[in-house]
Amino acid sequence: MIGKKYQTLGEFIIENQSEFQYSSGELSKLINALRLAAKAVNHEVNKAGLIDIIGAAGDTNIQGEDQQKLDVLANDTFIQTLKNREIVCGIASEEEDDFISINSNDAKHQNKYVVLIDPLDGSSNIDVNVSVGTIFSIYRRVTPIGTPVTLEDFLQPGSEQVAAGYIVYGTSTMLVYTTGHGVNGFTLNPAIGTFYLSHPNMEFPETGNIYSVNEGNYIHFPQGVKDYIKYCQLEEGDRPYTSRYIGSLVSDFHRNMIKGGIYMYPKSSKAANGKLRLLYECNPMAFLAEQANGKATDGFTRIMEIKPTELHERVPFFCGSKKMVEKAEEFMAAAAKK
Ligand code: P6P
Repeated sequence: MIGKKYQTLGEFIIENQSEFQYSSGELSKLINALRLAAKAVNHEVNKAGLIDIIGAAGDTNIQGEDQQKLDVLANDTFIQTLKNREIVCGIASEEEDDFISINSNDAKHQNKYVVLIDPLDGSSNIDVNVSVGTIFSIYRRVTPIGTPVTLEDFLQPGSEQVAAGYIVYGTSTMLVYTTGHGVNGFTLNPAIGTFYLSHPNMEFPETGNIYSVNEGNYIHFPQGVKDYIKYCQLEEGDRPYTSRYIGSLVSDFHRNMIKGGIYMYPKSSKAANGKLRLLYECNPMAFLAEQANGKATDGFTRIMEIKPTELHERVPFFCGSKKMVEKAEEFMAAAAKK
């Protein structure tokens, strides 16, 4: 993807339209719709402390987690924005028990893309004013165009993604995405509501000195993970590494991509497959990681090769600078042999 410094997201999409797979303009419209929804959610996230929107909405989602009002608002905003534009044939969301089929009898709206989203990841951080994010993943449907989507359209391996990205609502709001031609980051100027290309061709440093994991779960981790964490803490060579864990995947990923680092959410005796969701957290972040010369596995297998079996399935997740992920895999493999 080519991009001129400070080009707007809209100009970037037009300039690179020809590089989008099956460039019929639909994917551009889809990215533009996500951009609009991101601005609307950003507005709400930024004022969350000011109005009584904080606090559980009283409902719980399929994850059994209290739904923060902003979770509900972000979910509704992204879904409605995509529905209104009639540019997708199906949507799956962390906040929805089942996928949403968007049927159109109108011949000109025989759409071919499905979108999977985590509308507000890290939402438990909202009440304490810590960064949160939206994660999205886009596929071409595999069932015939013009028919209602089926679960099969959503249970595709991550390697089939057409595009993926995140919005991080942090000290500044950024939209970072890939269509398979590298990773580009756009920063929002809230005064005029325009995203500018601020981070062209983002790449993970091959190695780094930051490790991100919830060490409160240490005693529950597999031996290989414990061994790797101790390796990170050992006074030797370029170590000890720095431990940085925000509790918001998008923020930890974003920092590690810029500075170099590894993010881990392993399985444990408390969570047999870890906590993160394959379809709308791990796969999109894995696509971004690989496009940024990083790596993403479940400790043994490339994330994007895993064949999903359920909409909300969880997988262990190791993602970041290639050499750091490979070192963690070495410890996992060695422990597995014992
Ligand atoms: P824990 C947020 O709920 C999330 O899905 C990720 O964004 C974050 O990295 C992780 O879970 C935090 O989980 O168990 O460490 O609080």
